[in-house]
Amino acid sequence: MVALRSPVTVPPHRVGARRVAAALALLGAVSACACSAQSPGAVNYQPRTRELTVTTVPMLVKEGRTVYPFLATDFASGGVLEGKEVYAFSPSTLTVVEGDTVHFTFVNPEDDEHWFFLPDCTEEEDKESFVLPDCAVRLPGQTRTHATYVARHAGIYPFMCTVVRHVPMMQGQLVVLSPAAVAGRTGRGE
Ligand SMILES: [Cu+2]
Repeated sequence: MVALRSPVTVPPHRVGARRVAAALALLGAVSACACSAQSPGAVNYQPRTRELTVTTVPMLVKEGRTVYPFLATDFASGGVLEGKEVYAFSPSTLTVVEGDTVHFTFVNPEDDEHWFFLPDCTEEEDKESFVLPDCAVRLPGQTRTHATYVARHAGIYPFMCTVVRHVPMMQGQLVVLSPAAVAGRTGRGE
């Protein structure tokens, strides 16, 4: 596991191509095996493709001031939300199994832009197997954005939006279970 980056120090425009390569320290390799170093239970798990839809949801944002009058104070100078707005990824915890291919559909229904950023994507390896254009995905307003990952290593991987106004509230975690942990029971009654 590589060290986490501070989201505040990683503005979206600097999330460049070098990290494309990087990403697959944790996610990557479409190729076969990820299986070689796994526990005995792994042999019973057949990696699969999972379709996940994640929506960016406004929670306590400036547009909400007419509904929640207290927000005027919160957003004002010295208020608890000065310089911030609260958005959420829904769902914010995503669970897959090592070896799975994950097809993300990100739905951003509002007009503000967001990013889906995995800070652990920092290793310069597996360039050839990287299946995303970058480990930070831009989510323009009122669009659907698709991205594909292959979950390469079990672990818990935080993700976040890098828009400074949305840090640190807009975040979540991608949980990649080891095949042994699920013992073949992964949502289809198996
Ligand atoms: Cu955001």
